[in-house]
Amino acid sequence: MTDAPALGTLEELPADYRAAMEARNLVPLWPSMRAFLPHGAPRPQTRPTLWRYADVRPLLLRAGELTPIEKAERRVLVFSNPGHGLDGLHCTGTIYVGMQLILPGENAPSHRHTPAAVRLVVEGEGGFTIVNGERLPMERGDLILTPALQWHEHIHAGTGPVVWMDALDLPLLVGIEASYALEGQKQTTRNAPDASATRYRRAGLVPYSSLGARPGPYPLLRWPWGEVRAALEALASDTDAGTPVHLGYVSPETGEECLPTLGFSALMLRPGEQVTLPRDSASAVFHVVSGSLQADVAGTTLDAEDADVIAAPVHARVTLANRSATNPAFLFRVDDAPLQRKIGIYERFAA
Ligand code: GTQ
Repeated sequence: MTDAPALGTLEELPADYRAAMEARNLVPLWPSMRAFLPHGAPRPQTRPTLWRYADVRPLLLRAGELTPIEKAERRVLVFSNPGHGLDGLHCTGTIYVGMQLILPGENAPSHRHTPAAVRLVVEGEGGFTIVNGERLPMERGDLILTPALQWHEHIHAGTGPVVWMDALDLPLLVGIEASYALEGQKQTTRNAPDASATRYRRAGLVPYSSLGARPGPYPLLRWPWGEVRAALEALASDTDAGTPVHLGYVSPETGEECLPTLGFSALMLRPGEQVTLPRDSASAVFHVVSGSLQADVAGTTLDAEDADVIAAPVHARVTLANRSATNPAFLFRVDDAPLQRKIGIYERFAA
C-alpha cells in the first residue's frame, strides 16, 4: 500500500474563510476526510472489554433494593464500552448490552419499540417474557426474541432474583434517529406452550400449512438452551479438534438469521481446546453460558467465567481457549453480521 499524502488542515485556511463557511453551515471535507474514511480498515472506538458477572451481580441486586420497578420500568445495568464514553450505551458500535433484574411479583410493563431486543437468561426460576401474547419461559441460557415493534413485558412468578442479558440494536437505531417506544396494556396470554415446544419442536420440521406460504417474520421466539447445548455436543462429536463447534440461530421458516440486524450463535469449546474464529467485519459480543476461558480479542487477553461478557470490535481477530482440561465451555455470541450483509459490507478475511 502506498502512503497517502497528508491532507490540508483547518488551521491552514484563512480565518475569514472559515468564519464565512461556518456562518453558512458549511465545512470543508479534506481536514476530516481521513477520520471519516480511514485507509485500509475501520478505526473502531469499541475497545475489547470484559464485564465480570461477579462484579455486576452485587450491583444489580443492589439496584433491586434502591430502585423499585415502577421507578425503573426496566431495571438494567448497561455494559457501556469505555471507548464510546459511558453515556453512549454502546457495547459495540451497533450493539447495546445490559443485565436486567426482576424480583418476585414484579412486572416490567408492556411496551414496544423500534430497536430489536433479545434476552439470554442468566439465572433464576419463574421468570417469563410475554411477546404478543405468547408466554415464553425464561430458563438459564434460553434465547428469547422481542423483535422490533413487538409488544413485550416481563413477569416474575417465582422466588429469588431473575437475571438476564439484554442485547439490542439500540445504538444503530439511535444513529439513524429512529429510536422510540410506545407504552401498552398488560397482555393476555394463551394458556399454551410456546412455539419451540409445539409448531417448531424440531429443526427440519415445520407446520405443513406453512409450506409455500409467505412466512411470518418471527415464527419462533424462544430457543431453549437444553436443545442448543445438545446440538453443540452432537456437532462436537463429529468436528475435528481446533475447528470451531459453532451453530447459528435461524428462522425455522426461512433458514435466515432470525432478526434483520443482529445475529446469534452458540459455540462449544471442548476441554483444553483453543480455536481462532474466522475473522470477519462484524462487531460482536460474547457471553459465557458456562465454563472458564481465555479470550484474545484484537490482541487483548481477557479471562472470562460463567455469565461474563466480552465486547469485540469490528474486524477483530478472536481466539478462544478453554482453560479447563476436564469441562467444556459454552458461549453465546451476538453480532451485527445480518445488518452488514444487508447493506453489502460484510466481509470474511483469510486470517
Ligand atoms: O426489556 O424491554 O435493556 O426496552 C433496554 C430497553 C431492556 C426491555 C433493555 C428495553 C428493555
